[in-house]
Amino acid sequence: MVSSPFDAWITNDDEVTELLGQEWQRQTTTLQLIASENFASPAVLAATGSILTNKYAEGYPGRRYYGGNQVVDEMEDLARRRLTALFGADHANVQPHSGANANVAVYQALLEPGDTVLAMRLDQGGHLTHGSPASITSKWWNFVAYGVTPRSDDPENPGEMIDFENVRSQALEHRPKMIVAGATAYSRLIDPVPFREIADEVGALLMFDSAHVAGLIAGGSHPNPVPYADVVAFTTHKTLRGPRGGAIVCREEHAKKIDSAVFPGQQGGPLEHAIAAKAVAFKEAASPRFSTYTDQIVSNAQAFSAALAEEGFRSVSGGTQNHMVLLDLREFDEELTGKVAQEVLDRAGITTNRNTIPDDPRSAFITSGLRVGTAAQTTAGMNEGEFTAIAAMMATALRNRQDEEAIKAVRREVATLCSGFNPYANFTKQ
Ligand code: DSN
Repeated sequence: MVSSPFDAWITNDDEVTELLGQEWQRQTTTLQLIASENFASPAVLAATGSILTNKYAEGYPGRRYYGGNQVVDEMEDLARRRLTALFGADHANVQPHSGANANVAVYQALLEPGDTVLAMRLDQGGHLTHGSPASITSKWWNFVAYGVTPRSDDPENPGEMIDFENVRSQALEHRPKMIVAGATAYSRLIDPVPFREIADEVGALLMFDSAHVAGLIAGGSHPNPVPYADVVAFTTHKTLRGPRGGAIVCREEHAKKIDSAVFPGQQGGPLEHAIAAKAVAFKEAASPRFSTYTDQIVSNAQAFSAALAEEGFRSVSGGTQNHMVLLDLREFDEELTGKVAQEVLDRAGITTNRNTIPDDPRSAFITSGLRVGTAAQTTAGMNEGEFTAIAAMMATALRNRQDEEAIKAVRREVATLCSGFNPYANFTKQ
C-alpha cells in the first residue's frame, strides 16, 4: 500500500487510503504545472477536513435557517472580514462552491434573463461561464464577445493582447448591461481602468473575474480591480492558494442582490469547512511573505517563458506578466498537438493541460496550445533556475516522444528535482 500522512486518520477504508497514497505520491514526485492549481498549506488542508463539514447553515451569519450556528456564524464572519480587508472591498460573500457558481450568481444578481453581456470569447482566453455556447450562461443571457489583437512579428508589439478597440466598439454596438473582464488562458496583466472607462461610456456594470490572478492581486503583483469593478468574483484555490471554492466581493449597493443570488438563488447549504479553510488562506495571503511569493511566481513564469523560447517554443503574446505561459506548439513542431504534448508530458511526470490558442485551427479537444503555470511549484520553493531546467526537460520529452526510454529518463530527472522541493516536507504523519 502507498502511504500518505492521512493513513492514521482513515483506518477503516483500505481502498480510499491506497488511492490517497497514490495521489500523494503523484503530487510530490511529479511536476504540477497546471496554471489553475496550487499546493494549499497544511493549515488549509486541516480546516478543509474539519468537523465543520458536519454543520448545516443555510442562510448567512445572524440569519440562518438551522440552529446551532453560533460558532459557524463567527467563522463565516471571520472569513468575510478577512476577505474585505484583503481586497479593500465593501462586502464579501464566501459561500460560492466554485468559480463557475460565483460567476453565475453575479449574473443572476445583476441581470435579467436575456440581458446583453460583453465578455472575452473562450477561444481567445475567456472562460466557459463568459457565454460559451456550451455553458448555461449563453442560454440565459445574450453574450457578445471581444478578443485579442492579431499576432504580429514586431517584438515591440507582438499582439495577442486584449483588443480594447474591439471591447469599445462591441460595447458601443451592443450596449451591454454588463462587461466582464478576466480570463483563464491569457498571460498578460489585465488593467481594470480601460474596462471601467468603456463600461462608464456605455452605462454598463463591470464584473472582474479574477479567478486566475486573485493571489497575484492579493500579493500586490497585479493591480487591484476592486476600486474599479462593481463586482469581483474568483476562485480561492489557484494563485490564492486556498481550498477549492469561490468567493465574490462587491460594492455595498450590490451586496443584498449578490447574497440572495448565491443563497437561495444558486446554492443550498454552504460548505462551512471550506469557508474555514478560506479564512485561513485569506490570512496567509495578507502576510508580507505572500507578496514575496506572488512576485516570485511572476518572475518564475518570465524565466520559464524565456527558457521555453530558447528551446524553440513560442509563447502566445510573446511572453508573460502573470503566473502562466500559453504555448503555441506549432512553432516547436507543426505536427505536435496540445493533446499529444499533454499525454507525453504526463508520461514524463510533468502535468500540464492542453489549451486552445487564439484562432486555433484545431478543436478544443485536440488544440495547438499547451498551458503551463508556475504557482504550484513556486509554492514548493522552485525559482528561476528550476524552471529553466524544466523547460529543457519538456523539450527533451517532446522531441523524443517516440522513444519511451528517453521519456523515462526525463521522468527520473523530474523525480530527482521534485525530491528537493516537496511542498509538504514538514507535513508528517499525525
Ligand atoms: N478550470 C479552470 C482553469 O483551469 O482555468 C477554469 O475553470
